[in-house]
Amino acid sequence: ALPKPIVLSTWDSGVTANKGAWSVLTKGGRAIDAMEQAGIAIENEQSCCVGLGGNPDRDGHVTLDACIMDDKFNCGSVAFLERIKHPVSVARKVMDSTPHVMLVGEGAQQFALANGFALEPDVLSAEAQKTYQTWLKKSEYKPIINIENGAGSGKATGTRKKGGGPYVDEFAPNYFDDGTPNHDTMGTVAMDAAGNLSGMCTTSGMAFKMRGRVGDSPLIGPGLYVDNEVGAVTGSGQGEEVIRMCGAHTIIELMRQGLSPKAACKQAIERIVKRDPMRAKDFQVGFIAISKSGEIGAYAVQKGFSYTLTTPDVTHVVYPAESYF
Ligand code: SD4
Repeated sequence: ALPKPIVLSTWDSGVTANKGAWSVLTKGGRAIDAMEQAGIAIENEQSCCVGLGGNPDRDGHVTLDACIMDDKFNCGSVAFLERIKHPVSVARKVMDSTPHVMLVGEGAQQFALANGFALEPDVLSAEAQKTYQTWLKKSEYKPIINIENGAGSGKATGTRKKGGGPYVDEFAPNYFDDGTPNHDTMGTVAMDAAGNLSGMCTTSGMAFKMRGRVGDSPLIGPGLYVDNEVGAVTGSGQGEEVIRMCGAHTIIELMRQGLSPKAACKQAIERIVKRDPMRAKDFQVGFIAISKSGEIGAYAVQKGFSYTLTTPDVTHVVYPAESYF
């Protein structure tokens, strides 16, 4: 088992999320509070796939999905949320102060505004504007596998230092040449010093999706699941494929039956591929999991998935994660 606390995030941009989480965990804070900070940290960074800088839907609007879950099955979620900077915090607010689990669209925005969140301008980031203009020429919806990997420079970033707290010690393929990070959906799970588990997931969803489309990321069950007796699981990739197999919850149940986090992630991925192995060549799904005993695991459909692990000893970017193809 790994030494506690443990934070595990999707992709190498998980370095940012883990840093956010670590600021809470290192002070003996709760995993649930660390998860909100992980979400905030990544939503603050301009990227293709998380927060207001993300790629828009096919009508040109950025719509955000996020959810969060603690060690007592408390959970909150927002989907199809527009013009709010921190969907993860709105999800937390839904969890903490409403009788509901999920708010969507206009109602979610109304709730956010009533709770002091600011209404941000309805504009695309310069990068998203460029990508959208190019996309409009063909207007063809086609999921891109590991969207950020193609843009990566392949150069390692960050420096290695001992003594706890996040640092990057491996190949970080997903940073642009100028050093700015490029992200996919951020899913983070953690175990705090007390041994309690929590998780969160935040995304702008698949680029150029139909207006109103919601993926797995804000869904408690497919995109994120935490059972404090068993483990915590989240993932990234083609949401429709994850929803069909109820990805994260399936992995929790496999772990409950005794599978290791990696074996459970692998079996869920195999189930996703088996449905249509030919089609599976064209999409990516990657899962990450922590078990109650402090083991971690990950597995993906395609090569190119990566994840970031932070413990008191090390922040370790693992690339590529093991995969089916
Ligand atoms: C979605 N799961 O909206 C998200 C997208 C994603 O890496 O994870 N991209 O389906």
